[in-house]
Amino acid sequence: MLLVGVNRSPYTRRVAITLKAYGMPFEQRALSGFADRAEVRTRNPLGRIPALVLDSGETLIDSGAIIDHLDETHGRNRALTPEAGADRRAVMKVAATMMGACDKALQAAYSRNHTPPEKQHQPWFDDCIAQAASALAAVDAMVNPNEPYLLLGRLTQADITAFVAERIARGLGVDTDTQMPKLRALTRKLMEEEPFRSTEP
Ligand SMILES: N[C@@H](CCC(=O)N[C@@H](CS)C(=O)NCC(=O)O)C(=O)O
Repeated sequence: MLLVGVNRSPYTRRVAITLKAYGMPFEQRALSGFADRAEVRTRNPLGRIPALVLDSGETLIDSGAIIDHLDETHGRNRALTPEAGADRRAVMKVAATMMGACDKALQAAYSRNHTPPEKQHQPWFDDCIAQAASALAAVDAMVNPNEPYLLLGRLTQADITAFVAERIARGLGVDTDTQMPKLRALTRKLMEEEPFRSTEP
């Protein structure tokens, strides 16, 4: 399999961590959604990363759809998102919250990086960051420091999505050490695990 995208992208890194957690071998083509637009569009007409090229030649796009396929291949009964019921709903809710936080953090980054200085609107940047921070604070409140993971006593997509969302928010200036200390402690712990450590950009 070929993963297309840079691990600076929280969506790409989420897929890379999942592939490693499942022990699935893959190669990676580190393309950026902006710097490598033309080549990215040959993989995904929308021009976004990640894309995953399967050994059959079929290409999947969007981290959620890619991970759904990886869960199916790995076996739904031992996937990082539980198969059904309350456990599945709980993991999917955190994952949706954290992917939304990534969306808002990136909107803030895009407004800063792709708008001429005289057209930048600080209140919009601040509002995007505040939404991302509010979502992270909600997940921080769920962390039980006596448990190794966020939910179910095992690694799930809740941890992976919280990890990538905390990372991007911190990079944009959110002081997660003081504002989300329990979540920050969890991400430090996760960094000791190979799938997280080895995907650090
Ligand atoms: N919902 C998508 C979001 C993917 C996404 O927005 N990727 C960014 C990189 S972090 C990108 O390629 N942006 C380029 C663009 O939107 O033009 C997913 O989960 O994969």
